[in-house]
Amino acid sequence: MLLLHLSDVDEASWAEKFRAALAPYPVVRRGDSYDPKAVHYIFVWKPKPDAFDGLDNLRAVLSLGAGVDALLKHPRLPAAPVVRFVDEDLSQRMSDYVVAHVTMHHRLHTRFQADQAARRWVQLYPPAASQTVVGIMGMGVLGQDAARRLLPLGFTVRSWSRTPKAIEGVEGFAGAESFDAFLGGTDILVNLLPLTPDTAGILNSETFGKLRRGGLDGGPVLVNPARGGHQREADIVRALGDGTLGAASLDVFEVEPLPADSRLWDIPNCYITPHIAAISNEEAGVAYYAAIIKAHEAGKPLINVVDRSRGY
Ligand code: NDP
Ligand code: OXD
Repeated sequence: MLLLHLSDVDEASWAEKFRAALAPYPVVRRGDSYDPKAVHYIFVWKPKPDAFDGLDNLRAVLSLGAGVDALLKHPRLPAAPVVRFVDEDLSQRMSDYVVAHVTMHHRLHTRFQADQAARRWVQLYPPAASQTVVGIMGMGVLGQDAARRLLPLGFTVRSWSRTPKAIEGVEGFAGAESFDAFLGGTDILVNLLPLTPDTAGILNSETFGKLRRGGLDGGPVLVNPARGGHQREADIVRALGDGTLGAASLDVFEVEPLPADSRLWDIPNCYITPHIAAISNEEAGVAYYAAIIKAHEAGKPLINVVDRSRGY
């Protein structure tokens, strides 16, 4: 049996699609009557504290999200394997966000917006894409997809990951010891790391101060669609004010929804979106997890299982 336990999304709609995809395999929701011991899979998003109570026969916890940082902190998360969402549709949506914001900053949008507001005609030419270095932090599923889509646009792409990566056309940096070298040649910093104890707060004043200067008019740029826990928002406010950063695109925040009194709302070179960079699409999510459940019930191993000791 599959149990759905979803908050902040349309659980009824997901359930209907799961029932259609898995029939005759039973699919239930929290309000339904069912035997908790018959639940072998639970599909979760923002699970409540009692979400896993009584589920003694779980074979897997299935995460609606690609990021599992919050789920792994659930105080009563059972020992069953946690499977995360890895999907082409999600990757495409994230890359859409990354490409849109990288391109916008490369073409000096903030500068020309200010010129327009001041009715000022100054022919400042943006650099060629090849002269702009996009540094991607996190070279996993989403980082690699973003790199794959930025390269044909002509950008110079470098990456930073925990373990070395050999990706054609991308200069790879790995490990804490190469972080400064990675930052030192980066004009647009794109964060696609998972949130773990090692990466929490990594987007801070010290990091911003190490980015390359002189590449983009106005200063280097931060693009963060990963997690709010990566960023120190007071440092971002300061860096945008004193020119350490020329602009920032933020999709995620330390506290979500972003509080109405956050200073970030009022900064013209800070581009805010409300955690919408890449939604887990219902059709894609149901197809993905229905296939996983069927394969696992047929004796095949689970895929995309989270390594709990690494935190991602
Ligand atoms: P992956 O697990 O596939 O990739 C993670 C990458 O980060 C890997 O390359 C990994 O290195 C690297 N990494 C992890 N820890 C470190 C570290 N300490 N130092 C350097 N590199 C490190 O994740 P995804 O690409 O699928 O997703 C990334 C994140 O995007 C998610 O965790 C989630 O938080 C966020 N997200 C946000 C969404 C939104 O709408 N805003 C939507 C979906 C995801 P290595 O390869 O060596 O293991
Ligand atoms: C995710 C998200 O992790 O939407 O999938 O943030």
